[in-house]
Amino acid sequence: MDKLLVATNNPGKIREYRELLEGLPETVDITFPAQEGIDLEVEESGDTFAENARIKATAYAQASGLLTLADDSGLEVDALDGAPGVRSARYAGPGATDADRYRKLLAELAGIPPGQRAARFRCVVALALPEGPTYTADGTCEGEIGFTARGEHGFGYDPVFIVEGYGGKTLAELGPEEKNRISHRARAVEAALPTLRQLLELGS
Ligand code: ITT
Repeated sequence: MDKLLVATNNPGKIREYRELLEGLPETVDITFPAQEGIDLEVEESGDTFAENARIKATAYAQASGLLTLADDSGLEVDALDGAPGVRSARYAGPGATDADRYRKLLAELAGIPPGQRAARFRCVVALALPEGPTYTADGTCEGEIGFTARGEHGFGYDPVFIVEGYGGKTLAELGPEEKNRISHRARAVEAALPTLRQLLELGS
């Protein structure tokens, strides 16, 4: 296998995967659904990030005939019993923007004081071959939800997510390189890398 389909249509994730997978040899052709002319509606019917990541990776691997990487990710807020969780993309309904979603989150947390706003991003990366089986690896990034949106980088809920250990900065205030060193997605990719290299027959 020398071609890897990264099965996401989220432009923020696409940017991050281009960088996160830069360490693979140039012989590996990294491609995305639009580039392959693949337009799939995959119903994310699972209750966990792992289930949904497997569903996406398997659907795209079967549609493309390619080794496929997909992720399911989202934000878990303790004060909301883990919401929005696997529903992070759908939190503010269909057609909502990133800003609609994080504004809804800030509104839900309006009465919650500092110190009780702990949250984490989770990402499960799934790797699938067209004929199966799938493999998953996960990563987390701990922090808390701020009171206002800050920063221009990243995507999604990054402007309201204050990263633990970074002087009160939100993920959107860290540059892409720094986010890609510490993010849930970076950690999941790092954990998946040995298996990915095996599946690409790159040796270890
Ligand atoms: P694909 O399924 O095409 O990959 P998606 O956006 O629907 O794109 P998910 O179902 O995994 O992906 O939803 C994840 C949502 O969680 C995403 O839309 C963001 O709102 C949020 N999210 C995930 N990772 C994030 C990150 O690194 N920074 C900010 N928000 C993130």
